[in-house]
Amino acid sequence: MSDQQRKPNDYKNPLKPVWCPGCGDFGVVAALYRALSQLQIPQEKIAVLSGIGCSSRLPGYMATYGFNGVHGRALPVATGLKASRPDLTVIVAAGDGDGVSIGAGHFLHAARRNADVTYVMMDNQIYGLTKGQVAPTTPKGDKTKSTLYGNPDPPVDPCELALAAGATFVARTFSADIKGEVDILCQAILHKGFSIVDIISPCVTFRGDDQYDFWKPKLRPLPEGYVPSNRIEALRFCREEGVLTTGILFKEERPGLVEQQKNIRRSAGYDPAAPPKIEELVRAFYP
Ligand SMILES: Cc1ncc(C[n+]2csc(CCOP(=O)(O)OP(=O)(O)O)c2C)c(N)n1
Ligand code: SF4
Ligand SMILES: [Mg+2]
Repeated sequence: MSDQQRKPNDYKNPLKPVWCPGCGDFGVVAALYRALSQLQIPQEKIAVLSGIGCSSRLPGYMATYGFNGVHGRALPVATGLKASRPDLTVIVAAGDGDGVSIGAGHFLHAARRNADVTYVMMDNQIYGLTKGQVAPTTPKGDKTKSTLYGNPDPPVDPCELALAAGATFVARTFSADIKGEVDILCQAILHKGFSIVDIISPCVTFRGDDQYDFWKPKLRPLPEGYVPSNRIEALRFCREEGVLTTGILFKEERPGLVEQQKNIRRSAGYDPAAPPKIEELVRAFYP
């Protein structure tokens, strides 16, 4: 396929999504098709990986390589894939439960190690697939299927967590704002290192069918002229009461995992043109 021919629909799998009508995840996958088409990345050079959740169905709707793993564990697989195939664009589709609850450890360490993957978090502040239990992102006081008297715990902000862990690209957007999403996804994919895009993606079934009206007044773009180069300043925008700031909160250049590994190989005298034979390596350990 020649370069100019990749249209958004060329990234689309014929499988029909099983998401509920009105689910925010439709907006996320549509924005991803457009972003990949805008970047003209060949389908065979892309891998989309996920764990478990409504959001984690996303790789099934892509005409790219895909992998649907276990709950919260997509990042280690993605990191390994990127390390062995640095030529691939590696994207992880995750839920807020998947990434901030059971997979939180992987999230922190992928951010800290600056693994060269794009982490697309479809954040509906609930466990959607398992029918509406409280998530670590659910606001304090909210009634869910598992917090009938109101959630007693304060929520975690995925952007704040990523910033604290050392992520080098941190952004937030809204699933219904396709234009904003495409722009941020393109920049996140092009970023060398770990990029997270926290996409507020309404669950209309378990968070209420007024989700879009609920979110719109709360989402506030970063101020005009904001320069996303100060981690502390970015953290301040995560701490605003009653507001969710959208846009690229933070961005910095730091050697990614793939580059670091190259440096280590170089220091160890590894020559990719003449890799050591496996027998020699075994003999080095078991003479
Ligand atoms: C090890 C393990 N624990 C629990 C589950 C049950 N489970 C499946 S999806 C899910 C949460 C999904 O929430 P989230 O990641 O936010 O995705 P969403 O469905 O909201 O998109 C849970 C608890 C599981 N599949 N595997
Ligand atoms: S349950 Fe919620 S998150 Fe899952 S498909 Fe339906 S609307 Fe989307
Ligand atoms: Mg969720």
